[in-house]
Amino acid sequence: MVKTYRLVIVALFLGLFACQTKHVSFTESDIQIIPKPAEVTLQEGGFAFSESTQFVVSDETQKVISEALLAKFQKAAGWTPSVTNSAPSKNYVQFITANELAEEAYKLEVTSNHINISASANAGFIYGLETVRQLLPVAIESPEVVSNIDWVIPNVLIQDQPRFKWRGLMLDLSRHFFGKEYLKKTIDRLAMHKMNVLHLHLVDDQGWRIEIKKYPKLTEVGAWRVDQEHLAWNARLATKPGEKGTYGGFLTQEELKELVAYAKTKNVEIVPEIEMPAHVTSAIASYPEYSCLEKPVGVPSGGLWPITDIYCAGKDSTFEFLQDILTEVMAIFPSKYIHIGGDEATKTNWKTCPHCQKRMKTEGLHDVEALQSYFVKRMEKFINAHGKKLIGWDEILEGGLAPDATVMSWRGVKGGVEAAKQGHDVVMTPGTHCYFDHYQGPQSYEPLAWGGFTPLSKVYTFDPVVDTMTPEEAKHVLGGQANLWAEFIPTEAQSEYMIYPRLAALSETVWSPKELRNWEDFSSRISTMFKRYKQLGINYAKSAYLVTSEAKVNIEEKVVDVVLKNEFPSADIRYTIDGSEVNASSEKYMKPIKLTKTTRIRASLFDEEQPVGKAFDETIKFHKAVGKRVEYKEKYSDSYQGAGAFGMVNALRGSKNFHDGQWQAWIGKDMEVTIDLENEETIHQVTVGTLENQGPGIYFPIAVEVYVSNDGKTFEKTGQIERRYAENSKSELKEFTVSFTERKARYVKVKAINLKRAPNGGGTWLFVDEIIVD
Ligand code: TNX
Repeated sequence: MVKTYRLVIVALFLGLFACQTKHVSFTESDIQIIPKPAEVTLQEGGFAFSESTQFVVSDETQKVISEALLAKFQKAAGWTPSVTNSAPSKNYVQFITANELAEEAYKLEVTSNHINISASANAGFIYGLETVRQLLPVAIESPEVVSNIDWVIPNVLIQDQPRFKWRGLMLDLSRHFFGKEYLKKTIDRLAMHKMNVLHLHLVDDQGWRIEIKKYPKLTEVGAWRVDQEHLAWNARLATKPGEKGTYGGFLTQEELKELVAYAKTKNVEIVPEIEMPAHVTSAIASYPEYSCLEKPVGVPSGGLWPITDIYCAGKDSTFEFLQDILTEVMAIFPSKYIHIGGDEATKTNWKTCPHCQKRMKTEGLHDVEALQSYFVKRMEKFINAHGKKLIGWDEILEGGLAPDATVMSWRGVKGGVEAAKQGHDVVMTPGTHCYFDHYQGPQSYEPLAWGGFTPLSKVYTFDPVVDTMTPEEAKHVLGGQANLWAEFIPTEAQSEYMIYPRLAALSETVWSPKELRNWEDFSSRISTMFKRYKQLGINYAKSAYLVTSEAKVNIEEKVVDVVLKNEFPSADIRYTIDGSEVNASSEKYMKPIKLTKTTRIRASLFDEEQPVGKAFDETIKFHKAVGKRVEYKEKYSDSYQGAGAFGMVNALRGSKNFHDGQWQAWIGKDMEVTIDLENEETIHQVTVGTLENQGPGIYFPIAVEVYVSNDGKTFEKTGQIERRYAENSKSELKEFTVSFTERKARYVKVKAINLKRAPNGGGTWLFVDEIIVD
């Protein structure tokens, strides 16, 4: 899978003089650029960077653009090429203005003598240099000097330009706060992937993150919440109004201006999002007068649903407040677009609020959707009057789209298709492919995430243009964007983990020509990108290297067939079934593994004879109840039926993905089942497999009790274990084992006691995947 830089250095000894020349030969597979350039022609030979290489610039901006690469040479090579204004005869990198090239396009000509980067504007120069960077050995990313590296790149002619003009990443700074330095790093990394929009979600219920001089309480109050980080997001307790918050933060206007200026040097536009009319509890906690009920509220520390405390659409003062805010926002961000959110407003208060009702009457609005549409249209007028364009989530379609609005389609592509039909521009960010808060590997091997499953290979299949669109409609698709909602992203390390490498896959879907899309080819290039990430100190996810399994059980014959898989094509998986560690000489996986007894399967993906990624380690446990009849006192919920009648005794275990089809669940009720072992068996313990994930209300049982019987009528209790409720912010699997002195029995009755009421007042789920009788 990995193609290493093959660099053949041949010393030629000629005639009387021992004259040393570098002869370099590269192959196509040495060009490992992401996103893949539109056209690449490889030529013989290469260009060698050295201390005497000169960067030829014709203005100050080109100099600034060059600085990042020059700094890399300083760090990794220990020397810096110099910068001049006129081209010497050889060994230089020159920027050439070529007006005929498209806005972000560049042409890169590398010869043994020099490098020319042509572009019509700075964006192209930036991308040309990013391509040069990715042609260089990975060592260029090293934070310290690496010796014995030939800083040579292949002679190539590259003509490249983006497929879409909007290539974005959204960061949610509200649910967890991320500061200026992290955002700067992210801007660098966006540029590395030739991405050009950083959408900042600056406002949400759980925190207001931008300084507004006219309304200081927005950050004095709204930027801080009571620290409940030790609890799962959706299990956090409601905050009382006025309760002092200690978790949070915000960006000052100075910091934001600095970021905007920095982003410009990387061709990244920062698009600010100021949510309205919903997702604004932080603002209402600061200024309750702009809501309908005007009642004091606290800044929520975690999940909040439905969102009913929204801005009042009846009072003119609300609009004045928002216009004042946007006036300050527009003075900070030169971006053409202002994002006004618009999603997920529960408009129940609007239905009874006298101000809203009056507004509906005077404006002739028939329902609250029309009132939201009025709200957005009124804001659009203001935004347009300041020479900017409004963009919002696809809910802004409801009740009628504002005349010039651009739609960001997140609930699938439907909203985007509809907007394009109506002649509006759209940015595609469907949850299915673009939500980086989703899992990227099997849940049991991944840190807690929002839900969903969006592995690298799935992101790679994203296409902002939908098949059913006419060419005219397709023209309205500005591009695509990844969204990282931050409910489950408490740290920068976790943010990086969710973004990379999925951003690399996304970058190719929005930059490269569609005809060049090739997963096999990408999966070879991504391993070089992994090496760059590593050098750059990025905490990227290695989930794509995970081995996953699928098991099928034949209940009658009691045989389990296990299939091992990986996302990459023709993956080299090796495994053992004797408990030993996997190594290069372990058996290569070729076909499903048949199991008839308890077996521990260990497996790993191999790359160049080395194991990569986390090892797969799972035990399929055969026990005395496998395939035996189970009687339920109270049937499991229709929503979680697991594998049906034999689900609890099929030898297959559930994962942390509670939708994986192995879990049976009860809400607010205990589990009580009786298993008929068909014959009297000698048994000594019973184990119940359970799951806890307090966010969505899943709690471990507070007790497990075991009873046995020989006639199925009179049962004798053999033991029980208890476990009190404890705070838990993670998702966790646990086995409850009740042991007893060996005895003979035909019937086993198992009770698991549900917690029934959660500390935040909600009902609780009890989840069970298997009852193991030994
Ligand atoms: C929906 S996507 C939201 C966000 C949440 C996200 C979680 C959108 C416009 N609204 O507020 O963070 O789901 O995935």
